[in-house]
Amino acid sequence: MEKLIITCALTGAEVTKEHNPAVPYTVAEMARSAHEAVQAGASILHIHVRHDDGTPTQEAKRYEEVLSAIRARCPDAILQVSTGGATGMSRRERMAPLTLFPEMATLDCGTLNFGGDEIFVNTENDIIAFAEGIQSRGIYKELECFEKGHVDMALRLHKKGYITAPLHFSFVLGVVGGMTGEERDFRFLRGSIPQDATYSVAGIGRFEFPLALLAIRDGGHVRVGFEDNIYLEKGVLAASNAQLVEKAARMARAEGRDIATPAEARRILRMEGKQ
Ligand code: KMH
Ligand code: ZN
Repeated sequence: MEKLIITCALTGAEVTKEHNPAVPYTVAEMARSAHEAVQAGASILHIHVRHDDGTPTQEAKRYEEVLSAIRARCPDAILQVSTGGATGMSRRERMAPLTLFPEMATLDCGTLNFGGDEIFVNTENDIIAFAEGIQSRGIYKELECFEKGHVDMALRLHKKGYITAPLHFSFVLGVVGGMTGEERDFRFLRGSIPQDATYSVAGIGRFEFPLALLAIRDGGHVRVGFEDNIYLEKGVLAASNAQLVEKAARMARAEGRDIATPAEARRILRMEGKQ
C-alpha cells in the first residue's frame, strides 16, 4: 500500500475561537499551526484565511501574507488554497487566491445546503469556470465532493474535457445538508471513482476518525483539522491541529501504514507536470 497522505485543514471559514480557542486566525497563528501540523505528519495544508477578528476572506493580499508566513516555516509542504471560501461569496471573490499560483487548490463539484439558511453554491457553470481558472494556471486540483451527485458531476465534466486528469477526489462527509459519513456512504463514493483516481476523506465532526480509519485500511488518504472537527475525542477539545494530525498518524502506524512526506505525496498524486 502507498504511504498515507495526511492533509490538515487548519481553520476553514465556519468554526470560531468560541468553538475552540485554538482555532487559528492571525498570520502568526496560521504559520505556527501549520508548522506544528507538518511536524506531526501533514504533507498538505488546506488553507482558508481570516481577518484577525476571525471573519473569513478570500482576499489575495491576506492569502499572500499567510502563504508566505507558512512557506517560511514549512518550505516543503504542499499548500492547497480553498476556492470554496465561505457561503455567499461570489465566484470572482472565491477565485482571488488563484492569482497567487499556489501549488494546489480545491475545486468544489456541486451545490449543497450548508446548515440553517446557508447554501454553498456551485452551479455547473461555476465548476467549469473554477476548473478553467485552476487548470489554466497549472495548479493541481482536488475535487471536493460532499455527496454522490458531486462525484457524478466531476466525472461528467471530466468526460467532456473540462476537468483533466489526474483525478484526485476529496470526499467531505457529514456536512449538515450533504451526505452523512457512515461506512456505507464512504464505500458508495469510493466505489464510484475510476480505478486510477486517488482520494482523501474528510469526516466532519464525529465522522472524522472513523472515516480516517476506513481510508487508512483501504489505501486512501485522510484529511483532519479544525475546519472539520475540533475534538480529539468525545467531549475533549483538541489543543491544536497537530494533535488531530498526530492521532491520524498514530492510527495509520497501528495499521502498518507509513506517513508520506510532501515529496512522496507529490509522487503519489502524480503532481509533477500533470496539472
Ligand atoms: N467553507 C465551505 C462553504 C473548500 O474549501 O473548497 C466550503 C469549503 C470548500 O470549505
Ligand atoms: Zn475548505
